[in-house]
Amino acid sequence: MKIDVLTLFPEMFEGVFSASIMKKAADKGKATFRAVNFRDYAEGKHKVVDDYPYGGGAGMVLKPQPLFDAVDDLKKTAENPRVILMCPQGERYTQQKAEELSKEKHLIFLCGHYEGYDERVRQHLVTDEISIGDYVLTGGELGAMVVADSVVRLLPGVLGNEDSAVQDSFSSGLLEHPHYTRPADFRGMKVPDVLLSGNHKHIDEWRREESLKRTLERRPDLLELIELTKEEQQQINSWKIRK
Ligand code: JFH
Repeated sequence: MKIDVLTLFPEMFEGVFSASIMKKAADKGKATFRAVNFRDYAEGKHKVVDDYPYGGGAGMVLKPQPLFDAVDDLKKTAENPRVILMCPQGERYTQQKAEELSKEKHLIFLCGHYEGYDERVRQHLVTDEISIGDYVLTGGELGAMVVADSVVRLLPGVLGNEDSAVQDSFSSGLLEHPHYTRPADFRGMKVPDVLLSGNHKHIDEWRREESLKRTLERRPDLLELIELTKEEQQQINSWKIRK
């Protein structure tokens, strides 16, 4: 997968692209990363990338020309990229979207900073508008890093998972059960007996129940989205009543 980012602050990406899993993905040839300053595509001596909004008002708007020219240039080296605009008004980012994007060959992220985008960028250049959450950042860069990171770890061979079937078990739609490692007693804090029992049927049942409990407690909205057995639904209802 080819990942290109258009930004006024390419140096923000140096650390993320050159450490940990992203670095590993690049070293293994599973992904290439490039952060390009779209100011380099701006016309005129002063390389201006923004201008006043038509109709007046506060703040500046990013001019369409540098972004269109930069994307045109990046498209020369690939076929049919997804052109992703990072913005507060975009569709809320989810694991499902990460899985969708991980099937692409080429992603181009557009990251503004300080200001908004000319509407013609949205309408004629961009294929996807993404928001990473309901809070306001100073620019799109951190969002692009979040999306790139979550997509790269899904690429076959990056985490050692050559086949994509491995992923299904990672996305049960529930929060994870608690994990423990040695020692069985740490400063008097004990590991639950069931995990030391060697009974894998009991362990699986305990983990499923802990996942359900934790999801009910912290993210009840997730329970609406998944299929539960009749027994699990009853169990959840009894927990709700007991509270
Ligand atoms: C970005 C920015 C303020 C206008 C009410 C809410 C927003 C933009 C480029 C993504 C997520 C972003 C994000 C992404 C790209 C840019 C700053 C400040 C407003 C009106 C718009 C510039 C922010 N998920 N959060 N933030 N900004 N207000």
